[in-house]
Amino acid sequence: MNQTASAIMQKTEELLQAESFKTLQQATPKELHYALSKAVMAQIHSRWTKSEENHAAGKRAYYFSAEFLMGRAVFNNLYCLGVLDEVRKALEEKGVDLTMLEEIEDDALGNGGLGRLAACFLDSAATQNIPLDGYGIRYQYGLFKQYFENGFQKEMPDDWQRFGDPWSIRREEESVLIHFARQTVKAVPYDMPIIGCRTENVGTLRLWQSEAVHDFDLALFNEQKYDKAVKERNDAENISKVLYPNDDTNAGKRLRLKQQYFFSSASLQDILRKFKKQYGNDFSKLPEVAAIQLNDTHPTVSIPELLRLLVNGEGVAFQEAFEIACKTFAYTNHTIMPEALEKWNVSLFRSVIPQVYKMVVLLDRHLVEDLTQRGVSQEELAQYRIIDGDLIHMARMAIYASSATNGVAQIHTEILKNDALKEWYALYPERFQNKTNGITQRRWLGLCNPQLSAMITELIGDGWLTDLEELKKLEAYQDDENILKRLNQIKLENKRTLCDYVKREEDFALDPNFIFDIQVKRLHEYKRQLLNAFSIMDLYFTMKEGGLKDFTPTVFLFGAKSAPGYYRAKGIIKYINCIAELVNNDPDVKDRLAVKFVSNYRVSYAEKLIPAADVSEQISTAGTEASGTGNMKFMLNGAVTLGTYDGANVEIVEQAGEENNYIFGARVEEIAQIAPSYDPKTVYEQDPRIKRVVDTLIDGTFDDEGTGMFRELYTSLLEGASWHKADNYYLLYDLKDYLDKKLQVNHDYKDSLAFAKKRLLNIANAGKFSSDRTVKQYAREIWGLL
Ligand code: NBG
Repeated sequence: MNQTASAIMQKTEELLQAESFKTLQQATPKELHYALSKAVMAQIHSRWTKSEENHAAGKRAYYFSAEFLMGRAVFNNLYCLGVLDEVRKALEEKGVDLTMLEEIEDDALGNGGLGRLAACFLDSAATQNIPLDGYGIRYQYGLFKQYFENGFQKEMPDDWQRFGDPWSIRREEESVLIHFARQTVKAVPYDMPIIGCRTENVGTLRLWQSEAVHDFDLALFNEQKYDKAVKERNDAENISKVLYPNDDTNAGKRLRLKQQYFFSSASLQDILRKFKKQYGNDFSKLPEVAAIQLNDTHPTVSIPELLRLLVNGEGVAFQEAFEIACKTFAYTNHTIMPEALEKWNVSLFRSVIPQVYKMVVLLDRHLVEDLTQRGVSQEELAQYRIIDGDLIHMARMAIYASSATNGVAQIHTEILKNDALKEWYALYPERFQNKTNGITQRRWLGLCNPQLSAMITELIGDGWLTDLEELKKLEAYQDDENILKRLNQIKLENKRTLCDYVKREEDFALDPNFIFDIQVKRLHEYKRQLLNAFSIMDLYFTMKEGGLKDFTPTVFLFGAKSAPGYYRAKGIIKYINCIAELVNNDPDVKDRLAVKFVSNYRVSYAEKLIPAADVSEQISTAGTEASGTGNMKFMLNGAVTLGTYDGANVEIVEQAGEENNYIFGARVEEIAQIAPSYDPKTVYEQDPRIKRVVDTLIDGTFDDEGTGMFRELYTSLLEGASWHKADNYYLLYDLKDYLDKKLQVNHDYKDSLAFAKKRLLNIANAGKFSSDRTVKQYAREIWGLL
């Protein structure tokens, strides 16, 4: 056993002894988790301190994000320290099975891709020795837990600290005060280590918890006014109580604004405190030593807050403060869904943070003068105004007062430049950049797919762990029958592992000999889970008519949470669960077709699903998915993509070859062209297959239990609604092509070696999609670090 592993083992036993009076064998998962995690913390303590000193020594970057979807920490941290296998073995020798820690909750302080991207970036920066640290909110409750009742989604609170939080260090002494119009709270930082792989570097994720300045009012309590006595405390704690379960939508809520201001102000105060200690009061130096990346518009209130702190707090002139802000901040846009572009009502904003509103007014005035000088006419000005009527436009603020605006995949950035933000691109072309997303290969290959990792390492060495481009060397094996067979064998074993997991979690039996066709992501109309559902119904009907005799048995797996108030998304979940019920119980088809919607899809579930996938469903309407990152995880684990020409799918097939993937459907230009005259009703009436599947929403095939959800879905497709045109995501337009491609994959799968070659070529060409590459690009091209 190496030294680190044995030190960790020894410390774990000591801690168990001291804290729980137990031996390893007696420990519960919670106790073992606590002791083992604390043992790792003790192990990394000195390098963490040293890393903070290193980060402070030169220019550094900060990632401001309302979400960090970290997942479960313990396995990943052992893995990155390079001791996972050794610790597992050492425990095994003592009769303890490390997998019992799979009971430990995920850190689910994020909704989906945006939060998971933040987590991957921290991991990559730590590994690549880039001085990047995260700032966010320590929500008491993360993303809700999902379960199904009669096929309907239900939500439960996610008490992620149920088993404690050994990975955080509370830093009471670095607390700061946050002032709202009628409330002052204390922001208390909790630091989590981000352990780099094959480096001594350890990054920091600092999450702020909101607490009362005064614990409770003893006098009121003594007067038996109990509610009043604890009111201040409850009001304060509510700010970091719960993560908003919205994905791609703007929660126009007072509390949401408070959350945003809370962590933005706390983080900036923290940064300025460190700055002053080190460099004194010459704030013009700030951009030389700090870069702040705004993850979407959620932390954009940081811009006027920095102005306020500098102007009111430090006596810096507004113009100078503005220039400092421009050089310090950069903004990433993660979606063009209009409902996600945050706008705050002026009166709301003013009533919550009046002192910051003053800075917004000055900023808006500055913009007007600036643009007028640049020759922008009065009429044109309106589209740029930060304060536009009674709305404050956060994206406009973020673009105006920053050095860079970036999209998250090539096609997305092009859409920003030519469409969504074209007026801004016209003004500041030099500010627009692309940074195609990435994923960390530590968690999404090394940790989640040990067998594939081992084979890769055997073939090309283990350099891929910190340099994913190394995978290219696998191309040499594309015609090696032995390797291709092993690849298929590993896939089969991963499917077996998933089957066991699904059996345990859901009491549902899957057959590992089926094709595993998987769509996992948030539930949203634009992601078109409903299109997938329709295609399954078409397969079902064709089989019932006696067709598809040589169809390779396939299970269609879904995993997705819907925002609790998103009625249509919830209807789609119910619909898919109805399909599962029908198909799985029909003796005519069930040996060829199965459908399962797994419940409570989350990071740790993804770690089981992705290594087992044969087909990765990435079927958003072209032009709607900014990038996607699940698509990259599937590719890296040897699935082929069945997808549209959208987001990072475009770059995936550019890398791995269209011939090794299955691309279908209208492209952005085609959609733009047909949009004005598109009539889904004609498609529906002219194609009996399409009509047949769409009609299952209303013809009594399924029962939505009187909710009217299915009819509403039907109407949205054929009639539209007050806020959108009929079938605004072009499901019926793309359905035919999708069906054809789906059958093509099914057919191609039969030639198992040819299919394995596609797997291999996808893996070999996944190098570009490491978040190591992405973060290095940010560091070089935006933060001025490398
Ligand atoms: C999401 C996009 C994804 C993208 C991730 C990370 C939001 C607002 N956007 O396509 O929908 O991969 O961000 O960039 O959650």
